[in-house]
Amino acid sequence: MALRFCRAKAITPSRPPTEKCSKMSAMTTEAAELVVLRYPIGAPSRAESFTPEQRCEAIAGVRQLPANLRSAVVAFSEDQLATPYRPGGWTVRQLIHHVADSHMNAYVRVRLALTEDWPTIVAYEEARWAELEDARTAAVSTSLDLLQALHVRWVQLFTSLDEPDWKRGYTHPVNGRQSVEQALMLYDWHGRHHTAHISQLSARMGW
Ligand code: NI
Repeated sequence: MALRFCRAKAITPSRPPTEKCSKMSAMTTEAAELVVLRYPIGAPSRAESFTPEQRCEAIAGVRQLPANLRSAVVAFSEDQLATPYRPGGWTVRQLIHHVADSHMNAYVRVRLALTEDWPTIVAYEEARWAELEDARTAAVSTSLDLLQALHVRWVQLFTSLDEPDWKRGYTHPVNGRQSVEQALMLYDWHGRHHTAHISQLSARMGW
């Protein structure tokens, strides 16, 4: 069933975290800056369930991610793509390949959840994936093109779901049970999270 909210709802830009961490005041400035570098839009929601409006907003974010990511790096040189997004972090190139790797895994997990009864999915070592030769060297256009096509399929799948579908899910061997709607919210956040890493780097470097 197509959700009519999807067409009416405007895309909301990335939201800054609204809750202040009580531990923040005790942190050194350097540690607090590192948190901002790592989590520029805050942490993902841990809610158990979501409204149709929240889901539609997230679907809009999933739809928009490939274009947002592409425009974030469209003018980047090879040197800029080889720059870590934060000290000790992945390069921009690794980061883009990571988003493609992550979302391919997530797309498969959602399809498994919709076709099996709470399957236990296979976790993957994302840090090791990011160190494989192709993840360190391949042209970013390969993963940007891949994400563009993948997200068309993913959005078409998400917009076809009815209420019981959103409550299906999978079991992650480490993180436990995750419903399809929780996966949607997590991966909308994940796309915006990594896009913010790149725009934050650009702003910091004056690019
Ligand atoms: Ni990630």
